[in-house]
Amino acid sequence: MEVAILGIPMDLGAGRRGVDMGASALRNARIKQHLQDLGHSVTDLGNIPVEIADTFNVLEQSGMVFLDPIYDACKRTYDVLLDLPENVFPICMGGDHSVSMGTVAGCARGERTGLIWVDAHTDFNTPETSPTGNIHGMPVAHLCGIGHEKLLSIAGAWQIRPEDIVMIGIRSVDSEERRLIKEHGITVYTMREVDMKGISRIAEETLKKLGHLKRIHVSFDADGLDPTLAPGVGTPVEGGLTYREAHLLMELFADSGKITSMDIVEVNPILDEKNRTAQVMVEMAGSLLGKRIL
Ligand code: B3U
Ligand code: MN
Ligand code: MN
Repeated sequence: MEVAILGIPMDLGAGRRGVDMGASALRNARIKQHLQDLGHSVTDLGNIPVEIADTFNVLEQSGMVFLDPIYDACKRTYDVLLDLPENVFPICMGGDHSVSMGTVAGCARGERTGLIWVDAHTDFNTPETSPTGNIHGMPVAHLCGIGHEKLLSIAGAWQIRPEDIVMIGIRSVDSEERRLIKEHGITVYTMREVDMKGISRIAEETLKKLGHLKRIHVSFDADGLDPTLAPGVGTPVEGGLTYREAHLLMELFADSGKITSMDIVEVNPILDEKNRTAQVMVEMAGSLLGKRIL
């Protein structure tokens, strides 16, 4: 397969600094070589230019922190992805999860697209419901067309349909956010469902729900994993996906042949232990792109 990797070194959407170095950490963990060893042809497209937090005086606008520079970076990301040839599988390396307003829309190329959101959080806040003002807690709402008009304009008229979203690994939802998730009928597999059903059944149900779509994007937030496995994240939550659950999930998605693009986000090397979190996320990408034991 033709794979393109793209860095979006952005920490403006997160409450803690350092996640802008996530793309470097993934390159340091040899993401390109790992995917090439699986037989893929890999091109590194470099990084999208992103503003530096310290250069801004005005931080908060309309209940959001760093609205303007986040819009700019997401728009640039969207434009670059939109220009990629049809047959290329993009892997977008954050950066905090606000980058996904650009990545998911760009990878969709204007078409109806399924979205698999692997995360501890549902990231479905709006500027009105957010307890923090951090935009990395808001990307899914904006992809569905709910939120601030500036961020809604990133992808023009394109939106994701709430029924085309499946979330997995969820264990931290704010109270107003919970109401929005229910109101929009988003399919959510919390860790309770992972424990009760098992991850293979969840993978099967997810593919049954989204398999008819031409494109499916996997947006993988490193904090979806258990913090003992992935400590390098800004908002760790106990009780996440194990190494084996996460790999099996990626392997089953790979077997389907339906996944067309991926994000790896929220890897924060400042909070990590010897780049373990980046290494495990590189392995996740490998499993999603067809790595087999035998
Ligand atoms: N729901 C909280 C916390 C949060 C969301 N995503 C992350 N943290 N990584 C918020 O700020 O919206
Ligand atoms: Mn997230
Ligand atoms: Mn998260």
